Amino acid sequence: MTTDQGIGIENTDDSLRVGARGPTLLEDFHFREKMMRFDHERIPERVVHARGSAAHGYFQVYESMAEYSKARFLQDPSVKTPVFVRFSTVAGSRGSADTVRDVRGFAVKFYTEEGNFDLVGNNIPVFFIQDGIKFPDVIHAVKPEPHHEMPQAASAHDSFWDFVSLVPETAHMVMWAMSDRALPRSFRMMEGFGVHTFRLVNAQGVSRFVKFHWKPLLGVASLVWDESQKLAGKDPDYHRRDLWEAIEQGDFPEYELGVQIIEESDVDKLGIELLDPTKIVPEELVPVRRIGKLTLNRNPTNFFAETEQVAFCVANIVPGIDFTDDPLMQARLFSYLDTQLTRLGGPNFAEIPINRPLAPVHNHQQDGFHRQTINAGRANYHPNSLGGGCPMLSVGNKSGFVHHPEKLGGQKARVRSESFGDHFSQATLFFRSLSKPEQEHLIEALLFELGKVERKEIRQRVVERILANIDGELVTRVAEGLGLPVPRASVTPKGKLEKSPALSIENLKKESIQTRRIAALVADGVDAAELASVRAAIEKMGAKVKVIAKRLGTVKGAGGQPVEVDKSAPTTASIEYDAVFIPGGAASVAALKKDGDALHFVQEAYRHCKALGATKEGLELLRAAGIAVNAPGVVATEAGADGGAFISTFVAAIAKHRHWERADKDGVPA
Ligand code: HDE
Repeated sequence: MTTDQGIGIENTDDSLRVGARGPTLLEDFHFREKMMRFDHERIPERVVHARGSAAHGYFQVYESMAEYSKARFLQDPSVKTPVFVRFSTVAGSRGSADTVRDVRGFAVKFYTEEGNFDLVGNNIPVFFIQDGIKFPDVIHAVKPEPHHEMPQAASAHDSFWDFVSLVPETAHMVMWAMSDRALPRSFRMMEGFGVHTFRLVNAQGVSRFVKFHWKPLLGVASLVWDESQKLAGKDPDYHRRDLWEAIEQGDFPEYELGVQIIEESDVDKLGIELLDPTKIVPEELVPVRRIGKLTLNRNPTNFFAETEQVAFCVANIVPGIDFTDDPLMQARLFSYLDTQLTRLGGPNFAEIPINRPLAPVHNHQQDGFHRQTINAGRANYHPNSLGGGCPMLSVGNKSGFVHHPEKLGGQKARVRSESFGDHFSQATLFFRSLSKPEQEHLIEALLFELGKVERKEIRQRVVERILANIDGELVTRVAEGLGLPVPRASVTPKGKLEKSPALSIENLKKESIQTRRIAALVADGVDAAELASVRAAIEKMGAKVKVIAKRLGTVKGAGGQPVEVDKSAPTTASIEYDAVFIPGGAASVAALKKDGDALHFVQEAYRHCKALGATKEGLELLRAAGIAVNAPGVVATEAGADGGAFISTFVAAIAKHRHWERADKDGVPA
């Protein structure tokens, strides 16, 4: 151990003092340095997206994209481009819970040979507002209210809904934010979107519009609201832990990069304003082509140095990709660089290791707080002869960034194009594309959120001015649920599609149980052989089984053999698992039936529509919990698992993720 000056430290537990009980000496340079460093450990948190979790990995393109883009990292399938990816919530502060209802950030820094490209996206493909000048307004409205700093990490309060009710362009994004998309099961199971329309530019200078997508290879899955709220208390780090553990266990999260490419000449035919970030281009109109894969395979070494200090910026771009005139994107080009000046304490944040490009940096930038580079020589200006003209412009080798020479003309004015005027048709498309259970969840979310709004006139305005323009059933159910008069719906869907199946999570599931967590409830007397065989079969398919008993240590199997316990009941809960298995064993099940925690565990899992499996006496625990053994997603067999269809049926039930069709779930308490 040394001081910051490299001087060896022989004792760091006692300060330097006069006599064993006397005062501390100012001379104690080690104490002063240690305390000074501690006193200054905090930096301002991000003004939005403060809570995040990140991982390292790499990106590989499947085949050369030279036809569309000259970006070097999109040319050669054998090249692995290093990446750093940070996932985040938006509204909560750094210490808030992971599972709140919120948009998730999905920011990717590609360290390409040509410099850093940052694709700073979200898990929702649209945004609340159309022009970045309104960003401070929407964020002030959604963040805790200024007089009492409440609520934390939540949108269910007056100022947010006041803003929504007065700004109809929020309608589409509000539908997404109230849907299951805002409650991801895991960062590994959510989509990502670049949101804005970008350009791809090839070596011939031909530009095409592009929308970027990230498609998780594990499919898309969400939590339910009750579960999310409980998780926020039981494990506020639920998503962070999930990401960390998956990578530690070698279950590397993977996402395919998708592109929707639109020829400039096809824009009119498409009939969608591509510069309006409250609009998607439905995948049914322009298919998403999957062009490469992102793999996250290494956890950060130090949270602060990497996850906290990473500085993403929409303006970090490489030749072959370019911006558009989307007014939200244009504002972002300024904001990120600007906010990082304060957050990272000066203009040299690109020199922090996590932000450094792998590409060499040569320019005349100099000085400023925390400068690391030692510029050599006399010539710190361009053009110069004293430095031999160095650094040379990137002209000869064609690697210099040349902005796409878009032709522009017009009058200077504060205006919004009429083509940005349709606020509701895609909100309608989104709602109508959801499955019935997803629609139910969305309606329940609105009843929760608006139910928390104190001012009646705000609730009423949201219903009358926003929801009534989206869908008749939606507005009726929400108005009735809030005890408000039902306004007349006035819905005029304009798009080419009635529905876009790609918008429904139900269509984005993967028939796999890879990386799912299954709880096995046991007590002394458990049928250990049965547990072991079911566990082996399930784990062979990539899921993880955790054995849960009242206490840590071991329980006695029916034949006397010890069974290792992974988690003690007080330290865990059903909400941390995707499914539950109850093996037989008369004494084990008899004990569980008398155990309130065990009954609650299965009832709660049932209510959250998770798969439940039981063999032999295990069925008795379900019955004691008031659960019908033939309910959807309940896989129960009086016989053992061996030789029967139990395993395959149980695995299929887990792969479905949730069994929304359980009509009687309200009859089971939790
Ligand atoms: Fe951001 N956003 N944003 N944003 N954003 C920030 O930059 C901003 C928007 C997104 O993990 C800030 O370094 C404006 C859309 C992510 O470090 C800030 C506007 C999308 C992250 C900022 C938007 C995003 C941020 C705060 C509207 C999805 C976290 C700290 C014009 C495409 C990145 C920081 C990370 C962070 C500004 C809208 C994604 C203040 C002005 C749309 C994922 O600069």
